[in-house]
Amino acid sequence: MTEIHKQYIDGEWVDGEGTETFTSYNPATGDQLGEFRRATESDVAEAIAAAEAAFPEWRSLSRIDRAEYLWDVYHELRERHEELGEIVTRECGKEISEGKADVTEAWHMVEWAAGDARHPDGDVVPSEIAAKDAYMRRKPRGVVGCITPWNFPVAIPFWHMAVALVEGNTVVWKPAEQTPMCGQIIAEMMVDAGVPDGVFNLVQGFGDAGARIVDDDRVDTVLFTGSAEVGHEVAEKVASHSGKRAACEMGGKNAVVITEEADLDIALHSAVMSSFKTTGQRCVSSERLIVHTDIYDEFRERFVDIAEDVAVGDPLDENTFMGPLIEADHVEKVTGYNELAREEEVNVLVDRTELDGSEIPDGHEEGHWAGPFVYEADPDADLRCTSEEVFGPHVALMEYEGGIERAVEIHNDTEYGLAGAIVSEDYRQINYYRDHAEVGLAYGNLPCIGAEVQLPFGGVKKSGNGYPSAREVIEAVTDRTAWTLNNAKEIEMAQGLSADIKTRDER
Ligand code: UN1
Repeated sequence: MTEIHKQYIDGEWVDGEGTETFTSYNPATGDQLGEFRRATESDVAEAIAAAEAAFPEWRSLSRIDRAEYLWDVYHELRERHEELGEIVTRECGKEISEGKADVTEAWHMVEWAAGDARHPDGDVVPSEIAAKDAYMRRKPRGVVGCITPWNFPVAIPFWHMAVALVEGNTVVWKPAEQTPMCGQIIAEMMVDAGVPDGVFNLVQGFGDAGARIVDDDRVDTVLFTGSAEVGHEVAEKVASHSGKRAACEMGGKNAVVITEEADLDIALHSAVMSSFKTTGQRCVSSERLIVHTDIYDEFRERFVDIAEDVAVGDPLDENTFMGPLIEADHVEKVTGYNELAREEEVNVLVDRTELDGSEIPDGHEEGHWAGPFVYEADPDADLRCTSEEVFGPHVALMEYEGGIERAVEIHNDTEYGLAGAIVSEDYRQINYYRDHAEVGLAYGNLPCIGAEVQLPFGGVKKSGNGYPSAREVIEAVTDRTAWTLNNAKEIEMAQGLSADIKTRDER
């Protein structure tokens, strides 16, 4: 009989009250990877209760002691790099170098959070009064609910959880329903590391389980990375609970600007990586390439050649550039947007929506395939295909005339503001872009993917209200307290406020 994986609540592997199960599939082959019990709302409530009960003891440990547990996880991530990288690739379909990079990014985040435990965790602040000591100190908020996406199934959970735990919070985590096996393995690592009962809890489920995390008053902070649609709902719901906080990192309609004197090799490399890496399924992927008219024709020709040739196929094969899409519904969504682009009368240059049968390797017929779709669009036209996030290898070339101001105007003509890049040899144009691009992550002469954990990560406009990476997560999972101590025998007040208590007699 196949094993049915469980929830991890209060230090125990439990079935939970639900009887329903769900399956994890390899998106490249359709093979089943595992069977999971689907958490119900009351399982989630139980996990929250466990996290709440474990909080007082966990927060009473020193930051350094809490980090010790995470160092064990760090070593396990490193030791099992190859094996875990393959599991990531099997479960979410990213090509193998990306599967491994996901694990690397995870240990980078753990390293950052656990290493930070020995660094200052507040500020010493001056006071107007010589005898007063003034500080900013942090307190953990309590229970942190983490809702993470499938496309970085190991890295993003650690973006959320590593800092939350080191800062003294307890965690209830719901991984994406597409990547529960990665969730299971991370939970096993927490168990191996001896994380105390109730401090870390795993619930495997769908949107209803996530909604319970968002709705429950005992959850103090929600960290969410995923679609804008769900993220805005999360932010709205959380705002209606007083004192609750949400940090949401969502999608984008990101762009790469390529100016007239750009190095064309760098421009092409940046454009291909930005648009097609992870089969376009990164929140930072680019779906718009804004190219100066002087080099437009040459860029278009060379970009089209690469898009026609780029290797789509078995993600475990090191010579593959693009793996499958995550699931059948997503193929339908991406295909729908490709069709929509045609209906919106753009000029289609490459259409590999349906791969040529010979491209699909044996044993991969059940995979969720869709290759590059490239088209030309007028930057002034009001089109849905160039405005809405597709989350796939669907990319528009947009030709511009004039200076960098015009390119940035097109770049910023979106409701989103997550990531973007400029390719240029002119530092004035680069600096203009740096200062005016409405994004949280901007790159020069690079792709617009590839953030590192020690940098802020997150967007502006519709792309998010939080920065779920390293230092910025600290803000989401702690409260700052102003702590002031008087060392004198009398009370003296700031701002010249009188501290004399005046009595009726003295008047
Ligand atoms: C995401 O796409 O959801 O910057 C996160 C990058 C990665 C993180 C992407 N380090 O591409």
